[in-house]
Amino acid sequence: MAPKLYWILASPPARAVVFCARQLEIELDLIEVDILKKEQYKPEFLKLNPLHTIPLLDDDGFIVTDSHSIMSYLVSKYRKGSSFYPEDIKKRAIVDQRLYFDSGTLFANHIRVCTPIIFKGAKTIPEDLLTAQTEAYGALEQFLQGSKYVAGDDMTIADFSIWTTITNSSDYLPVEEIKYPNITSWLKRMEATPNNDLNKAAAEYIRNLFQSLLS
Ligand SMILES: N[C@@H](CCC(=O)N[C@@H](CS)C(=O)NCC(=O)O)C(=O)O
Repeated sequence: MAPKLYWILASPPARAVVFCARQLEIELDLIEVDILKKEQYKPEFLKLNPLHTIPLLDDDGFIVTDSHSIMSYLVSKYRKGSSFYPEDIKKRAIVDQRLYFDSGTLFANHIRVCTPIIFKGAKTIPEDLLTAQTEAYGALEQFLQGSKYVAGDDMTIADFSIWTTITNSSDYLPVEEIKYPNITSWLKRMEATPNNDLNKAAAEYIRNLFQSLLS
């Protein structure tokens, strides 16, 4: 039985897990949770994840939440030895650092921008959040100096996390090529992958949602 993934296309962390599974040909049974309709607060979902977030993986009753943990679990269980989550401890430490960078900084800034707009009717983005996200872009630009991907010259699960977060956040903070040449080149590499169609569809949905909510 394929593991079940509770997800929605618009969510960067949920999309990252789906991209990881598609790239590594791991079959998932996708179940949509419409967070705009607050379906994540249904008692049966809260029982699985008291933090009421997607993505959530149910692998034959074994529950994993948080996209970064889900991807490392999926690769370790179904594609052990894959360079997408390397076993070499130094390479893995760099991948983990980039995953934590997404979780604790890049996506954390992004969700602080989105939550008030999507759920609380805010019409503006506080300047300090834009400054924080600009600083995070600067760090990413530096991580990519001399590297094809965010954790070195191989694509890893960290690329899925950071790609999907940047895709959503570039709506209010575009990646300008002149300021971020390394991020721009890396984005082109990610856009050449088979996941780009789905990522583009998500980007368009998010753009329209943001435009309608901010107008
Ligand atoms: N660190 C988590 C973040 C997950 C997260 O914040 N997901 C958002 C969607 S992008 C969500 O489910 N929000 C609904 C809620 O907080 O009620 C991960 O990587 O999975």
